[in-house]
Amino acid sequence: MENMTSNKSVLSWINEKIDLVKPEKVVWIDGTQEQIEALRAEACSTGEMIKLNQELLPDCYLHRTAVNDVARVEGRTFICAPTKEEAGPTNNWMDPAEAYEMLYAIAKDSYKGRTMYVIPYSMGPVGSKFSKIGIELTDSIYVVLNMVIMTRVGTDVLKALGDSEDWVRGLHCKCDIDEEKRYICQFPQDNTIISVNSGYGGNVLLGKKCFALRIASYQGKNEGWQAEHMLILGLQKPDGEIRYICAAFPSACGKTNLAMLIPPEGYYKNGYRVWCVGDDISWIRKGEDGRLYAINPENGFFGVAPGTNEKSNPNALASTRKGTIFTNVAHNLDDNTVWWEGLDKNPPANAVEWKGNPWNGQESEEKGAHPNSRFTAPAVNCPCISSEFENPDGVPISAIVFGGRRAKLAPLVYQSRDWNHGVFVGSIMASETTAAASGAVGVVRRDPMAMLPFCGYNMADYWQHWINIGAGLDPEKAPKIFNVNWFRKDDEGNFMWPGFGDNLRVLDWIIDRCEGKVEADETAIGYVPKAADINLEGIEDEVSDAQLKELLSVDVSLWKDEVAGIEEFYGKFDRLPATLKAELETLKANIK
Ligand code: GTP
Ligand code: SPV
Ligand code: MN
Repeated sequence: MENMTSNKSVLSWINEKIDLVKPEKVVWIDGTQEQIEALRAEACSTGEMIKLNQELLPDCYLHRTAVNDVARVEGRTFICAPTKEEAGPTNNWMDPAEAYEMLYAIAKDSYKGRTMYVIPYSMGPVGSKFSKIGIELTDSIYVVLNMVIMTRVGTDVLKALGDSEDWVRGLHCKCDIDEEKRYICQFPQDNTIISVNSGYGGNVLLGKKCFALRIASYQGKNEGWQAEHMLILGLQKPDGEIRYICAAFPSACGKTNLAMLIPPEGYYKNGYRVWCVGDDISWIRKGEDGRLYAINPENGFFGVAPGTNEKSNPNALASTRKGTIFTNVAHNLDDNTVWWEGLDKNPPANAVEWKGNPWNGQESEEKGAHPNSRFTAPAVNCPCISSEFENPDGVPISAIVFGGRRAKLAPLVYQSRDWNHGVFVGSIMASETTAAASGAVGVVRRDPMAMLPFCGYNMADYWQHWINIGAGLDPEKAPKIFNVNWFRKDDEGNFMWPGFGDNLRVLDWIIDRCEGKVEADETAIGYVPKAADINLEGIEDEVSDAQLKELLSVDVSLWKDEVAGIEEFYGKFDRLPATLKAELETLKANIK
């Protein structure tokens, strides 16, 4: 096959990698329908993918990963900066020279008898000033077909790149999917990613977490912008105007759900709408008018399947009805469709579960779908996709929202006093772990800005970068910063807030605060809503006045314990910004 570019830096890098992995042939991905169809057919012929019912789910496919390869592996993810200090205390670090040597030994000859696919892709609309280009080499058709959905792939990407050397190098080798030799390595100084021995999403779709967060966060620090683990939504109010909100929640903590929210009935009737710009990643930079603007660098959704249903997230479900790849869900053999826990109350009786074993959905203790099973769906499928999705200039941000899963402590919502206090609020985020990464689930851990697994450099420098960004903004134009918690539980372990569509009630308060339309109570941790300002119309049966009060309460004795935890966490950082140290002192004084 002919090369799709004459860019010397691209060709020489690819040739080096061909010498290393020794593919039988090389195929450049141009993203044409014809090529995609041929790859789908080939993947089905080898069993790598299963073609689903084309009447009910046109152009949809099912894939099962290896049983030992179902989530991101944070323990095997490395930031290979020149020094350990540059990676910081929250990242695994490996010396770049040692890492290359080890990875090349694993990758050597690993494409023998296989095809190398060359995927040129753009993160962000091709040609936008926000956008960045990457090239991923992979020996997996599954990766190619996912990247075609998740990013902009094809010849126009290489045209936009021209002769530039500014592109991110990505090498993925499936090898033997050996857990012991699985490594996800980022080399921020070299714009390079190497991923070996995995076939799972976040480990191998290199445009996503590896590039758009780990490498891009480092690029952003050097170039004066930000790469964040944030959804972007547009909230349309009855006046027809749309305000944009970016929100950072850790993995499997509700970004996709919030980004596609359908307002409660009363709000909907009054003209409230939510438009989805992005569900996972934001690239943010200052616009000419002095406000912050965000784009979603992705082109699709790699969403959590379990729990997605007609009630919880009809827009996500609708997005998966065509052109979607399902990974590790149950296969309904009766009608050749898919099923997962929480889709409906009728598990298929004649099915295959995510590991590939027969499953009747009734008697088994086993789940049909893995808790981190996913759908890869084109963004254009989403009924509430924003008209600004392709806008190369992004959307202006009114509010930044942090949040996590906290059964106790964190109130439903509170607002920071100013930008720097908001950075502090983001830096002390903590959340219960989920199935999105391998390891224990439900353990509270610090996850600053939901970036703990994704920050490509020293987290203390990342916080300083946040402070610097704020210092460059007119406070009047800077987004206001909030924290939310949809996951507070009562003593019986029940969620105290209905969540999902009803989260709009909180977003509405947030926008009112941004526009100075509503008062708030100042507490030790920031501004908390007056109970009367959270509209409970339609959910009075679910949330009593007493319960709302409890949801909005700030328990000073619990915050004292929290401060001890924050101090311990901050103690890891030699380069902790003085601003954050001062914010912590303020919090301590406030809860005395
Ligand atoms: P990643 O794709 O891993 O980054 O996850 P995400 O942040 O997009 O999370 P997602 O929206 O997929 O939600 C993950 C899980 O949280 C699903 O099981 C949802 O059902 C559940 N969830 C989302 N929003 C809410 C909410 O408001 N309340 C409750 N109780 N659960 C929610
Ligand atoms: C996450 O874990 O935050 C995800 C899924 O969005 S993955 O692409 O696997 O990282
Ligand atoms: Mn995510």
